[in-house]
Amino acid sequence: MSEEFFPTIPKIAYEGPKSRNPLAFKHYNAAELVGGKTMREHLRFAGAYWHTMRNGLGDPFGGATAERPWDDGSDSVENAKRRVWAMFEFLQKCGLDYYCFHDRDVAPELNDLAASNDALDAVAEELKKAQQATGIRLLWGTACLFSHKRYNQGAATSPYADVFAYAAAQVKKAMEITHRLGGEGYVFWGGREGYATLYNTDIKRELSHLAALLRMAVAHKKKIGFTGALYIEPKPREPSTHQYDSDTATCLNFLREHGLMGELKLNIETNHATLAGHTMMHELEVAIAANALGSIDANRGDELIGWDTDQFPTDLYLTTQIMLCVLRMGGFSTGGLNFDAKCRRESFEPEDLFHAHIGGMDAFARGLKIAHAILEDGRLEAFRKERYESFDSGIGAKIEAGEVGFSELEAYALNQGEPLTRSGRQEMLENLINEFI
Ligand code: XLS
Ligand code: NI
Ligand code: NI
Repeated sequence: MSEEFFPTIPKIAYEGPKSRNPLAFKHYNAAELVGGKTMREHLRFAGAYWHTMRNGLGDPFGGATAERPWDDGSDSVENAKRRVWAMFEFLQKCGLDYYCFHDRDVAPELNDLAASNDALDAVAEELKKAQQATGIRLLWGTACLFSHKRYNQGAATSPYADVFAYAAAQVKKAMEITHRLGGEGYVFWGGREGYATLYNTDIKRELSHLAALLRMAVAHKKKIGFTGALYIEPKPREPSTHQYDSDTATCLNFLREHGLMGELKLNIETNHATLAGHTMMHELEVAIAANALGSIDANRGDELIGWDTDQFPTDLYLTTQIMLCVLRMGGFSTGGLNFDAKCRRESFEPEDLFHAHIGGMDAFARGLKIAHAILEDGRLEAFRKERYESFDSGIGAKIEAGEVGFSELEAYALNQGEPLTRSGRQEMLENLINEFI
């Protein structure tokens, strides 16, 4: 890296909670051990290419504001290659060990598929050099199947077979590039896999097409020897009125119905959870219960604005809840915490990218330490376990083992009288969590 893209920003260092330096970590200390693993091993932070390098920060009422001096705004491969080094300088200075991209974030979409593929190959070589120079790795890749006009009515769920074919070709290439770069995962986010109106939509047919594309992806993964994980990313709407991958439970049902359970896991995003009317913890717990939590898109929404605002996570309750789930699961394997988040439109200077990520990383470092302390303390886990103890022996154990049916339970209930219950102690447990925050 000869040219410097963020000349006024040093490598962000850990300075501890007393530091007043805004360009320092107060809590994220990569090498610090938390329960036998370093923070960087637990958290596996990734930067998102699309937000960091490609998002001009426009909103529905106004255009781009972001100042990105290294970017000449052209669709040239040269510009794309220069951007690679800007991204990697950013990742390195911020201490982000991973990155994620869409094919069209890193390389331009040109006049035809062959030309776009060539451009992607050329930029992938540059990415490979940057990975080798920095040790930064690819958490996951994906294909952008929602921006181009051809995908106006979906990609795999488009009513046009030629569009399906184009999408399949694009996914094939993006998977191969992800594999070439040693990616640990590959994401399917169905940006326009849904509908705008049911008057023109055959849901059954569209869902079977979506499943067909995913089956082809599973087959191609095996064919090329890609050992990373495949993930579906749920989101209920936006840009479609209704997206088929609405939430975790819907995705799990879809995978089961089409025989894909076990082949794909989920990449769960906070702002998508809240758009679906769930908490992030709900989405994570539902996925974990099905052994299907793969990775996390770390961000948050805004309580007052109704859309996917993709803000950086700073809420300690949120990061604590997420890390409680991740630790209970036993940690990430192929997944990590990808900051699928962007600065506010008002925060248009390059320096803001650093403040944003530092805040997100510090918030997760605290969430990790707090969640670890809660688990070590053991009272929360003990309460939860004890709450179900009537299923550990006696009639409960027989129910769980499938040894009794209605007749036995009727006889038992007739003999037992009115069942006793105990308080759920929600307030006490909320107070317990606050002891640690
Ligand atoms: C958009 C999604 C997208 C995916 C990757 O809302 O979060 O950024 O993570 O296609
Ligand atoms: Ni996302
Ligand atoms: Ni999103």
